[in-house]
Amino acid sequence: MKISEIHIYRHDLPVKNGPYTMANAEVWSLTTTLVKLVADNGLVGWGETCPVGPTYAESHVAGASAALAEMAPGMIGADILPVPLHRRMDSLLNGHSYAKAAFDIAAHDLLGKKLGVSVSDLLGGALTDRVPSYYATGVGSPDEIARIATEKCQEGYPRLQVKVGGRPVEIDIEVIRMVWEVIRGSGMRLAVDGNRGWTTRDALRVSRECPEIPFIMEQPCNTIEDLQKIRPQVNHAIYMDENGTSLNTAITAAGTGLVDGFGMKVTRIGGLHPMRAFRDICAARNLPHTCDDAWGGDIIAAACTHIGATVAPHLLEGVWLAAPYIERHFDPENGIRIDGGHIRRPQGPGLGISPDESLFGIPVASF
Ligand code: 0XW
Ligand code: MG
Repeated sequence: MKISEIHIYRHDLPVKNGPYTMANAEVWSLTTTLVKLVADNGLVGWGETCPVGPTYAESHVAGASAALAEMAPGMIGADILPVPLHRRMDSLLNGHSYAKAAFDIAAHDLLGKKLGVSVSDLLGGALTDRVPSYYATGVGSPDEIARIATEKCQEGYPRLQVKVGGRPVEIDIEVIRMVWEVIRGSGMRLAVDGNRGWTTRDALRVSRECPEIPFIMEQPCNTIEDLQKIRPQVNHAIYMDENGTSLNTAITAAGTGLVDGFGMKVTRIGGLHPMRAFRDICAARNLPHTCDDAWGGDIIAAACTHIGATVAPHLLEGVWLAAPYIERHFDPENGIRIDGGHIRRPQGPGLGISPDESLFGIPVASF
C-alpha cells in the first residue's frame, strides 16, 4: 500500500473557558494541522499535530504546515509501513519530528484499516480498554486550583497535574500545600509541572519546603543541565517532559538515571512508531510515563489512547487529552471522551474514529 494523495488542513480550536496558562505560555485558541493520506487502494488515514502555541516547545503551527509541505511531494508513492515511511521522511527533511508525527499517525490509521485491526494492535496489543487519564490545571491561585482538585478527584481522575512557574515561587508552594490538603488520602496522584519555568533555586526551595508531600516534579527547569544540577539535591522524583525531544535524549535520561519518569508527547518524539520504542525503553528501566500530546482534537486523542492502552498499567501515568478544553468533536459519534477520569479505547480498525471532514474546509495544500 502506497501513498497516492496528501491533503493538509488547518482547523481552529478555541480554548473552552480560556485562556489556558502555563509558565511560558498563555493560549486562547490553537490551530491544529490535519493530514489526510489517501492510499493507492482508496483507503484514507488521518494524522494531526497541534503545538500548544509557539513558546511551549520548539514547534509552531506555521512550522508544521511548512515541514509537511516540504516533505509531501517526496512522500507520494511512499510505502505506508512505519519503517520505510520514517526512512523516507528522514531523507526529505532533517528534524521536525512534530510534523513527521502527523504522517506517522495517518499511516498507522491506514495500516490498521487495511489489516482490519486497531492501532493498539499494531503497537503490540492493548492491555486495557479503559485507559486512565489525568487532569491538568492551568497556573492559578491556590483557592482556584484547590477547588479544581476537589472537583476532579470527585469525578474519578486518578491523577492531577498542577501547573506552576512564571510567578513568585511562594504562591506555587501555597498551591501545592492546599491541593495536597484536599486530595490526601483519596489515592489521587499529584504531579507538579513547572513547564521549564523554575530556576534551580526555586525547584530546590519547593522540594525543601514540601518534604512530606509526595508529588513528582515535572520539567521544573529549562535545561537538561538544570535537571542534572538539582537531581542530587531534591527529595522528590523528577520527570522529564519538554527536554525529551527525541528517542536519543530519552535514552540518555533513562540510562543515566537523570529522571524517574517522563511526560511524553507522541508528536514531540515523532509519532507512534518512535513512541512504541520509547514505551519499551521505559519498560526495560521500569520508568513510568504518560502518553500525551501538547494539544489537538480527536485524531491526536485517539493516537494517545491507543499507545496508552499498550503500556504496562503500573507504568502508565495516564493519557492527557485536550478534550475538556475543546467545545466539539471531529467525530460526533465516536469522538474520544473522558468519563470518570478514564478513556474508553476506540473500537474498530485504525484509529477507530471518522472525522467529519466538512469541519476542516478546503485543504491548505494538496499533493
Ligand atoms: C498537560 N500537557 C500534557 C498539556 C499541555 O500542552 C501541557 C502539557 C504538559 O504536561 O506540559
Ligand atoms: Mg508537562
